[in-house]
Amino acid sequence: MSQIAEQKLGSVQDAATSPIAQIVLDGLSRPQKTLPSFLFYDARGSDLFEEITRLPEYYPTRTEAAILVEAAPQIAAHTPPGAVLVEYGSGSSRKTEILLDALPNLAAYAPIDVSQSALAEASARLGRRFPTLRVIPTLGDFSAPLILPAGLSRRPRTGFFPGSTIGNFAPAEAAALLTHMAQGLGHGGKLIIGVDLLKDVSVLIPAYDDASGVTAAFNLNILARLNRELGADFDLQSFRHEARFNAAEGRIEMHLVSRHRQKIALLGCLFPFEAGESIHTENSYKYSIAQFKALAELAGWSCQRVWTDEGDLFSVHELHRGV
Ligand code: AVJ
Repeated sequence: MSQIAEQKLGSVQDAATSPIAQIVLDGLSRPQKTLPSFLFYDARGSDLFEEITRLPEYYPTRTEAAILVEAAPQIAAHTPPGAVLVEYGSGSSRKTEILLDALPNLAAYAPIDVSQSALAEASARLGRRFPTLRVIPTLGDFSAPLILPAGLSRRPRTGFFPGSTIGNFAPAEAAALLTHMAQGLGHGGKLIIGVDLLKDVSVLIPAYDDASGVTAAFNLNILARLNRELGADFDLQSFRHEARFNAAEGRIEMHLVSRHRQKIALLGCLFPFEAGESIHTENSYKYSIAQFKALAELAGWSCQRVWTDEGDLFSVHELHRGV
């Protein structure tokens, strides 16, 4: 058998046992078809997301970075020497460098991410840039329990959760995640978290539907991933990207809208689509500062400080456990 044929057979057999198979089947079986947004971040998706962060319309990344530059000295003043900086969903760890520049006395930096490639690249880059920094990468979901090497387990912990990734979770799930982080960061734990702010749709929609189509490619890449990993037969041309503002829920939604009536075969099942029917692929919740404070307090955090930009586009909060 040729190598390509063998690989193909192998991948079809792998498809049914793939860890994402059940999640995808469940999501596509609902009345409103859904796919969880963590599926975006395969190697290609992580690259596309990096491209998004450089788009003129996508304000969060550069706005948050500018806020962090301003806030870093104050954050450093509240971080005890010998602390461990734990980053949840670290991706390329670009913004981390801003904090690491201001925090020379860390015992270690512990990035957690689902993308092996992003984690490896970021660890290598930070290792070069901060040669004395101990980097302890963890491959996985940031909702997994935090396990540090024995020598570090008693160090004070500061969590870093930038990018408004918290916005991907519905408020109840976000509160549960913040509670989980409070537990993982332990007594005296702190959390530096970036939260995107509610604003006019004229700014929000282009940020999620850019003129050059990068966000569309990012959204559609999820279908390419299902084709490759689960042997699905999505025709990427027959779906279009859509960004919607759901005012009642205070969130941007991304959808993949079927351009016509069709059936998609996946893992031995057929999923029918009406023309105009969508797969809901992402929620990005936007908060007012007061709303986010209330949520954090519900999860056992107290808000010590908050920084914003001049345009009130984005916020960075410093949360302390308890108090
Ligand atoms: C990284 C999840 C915060 O919601 O703004 C960017 C992802 N989706 N463009 C966001 C995203 C579409 C991003 N988060």
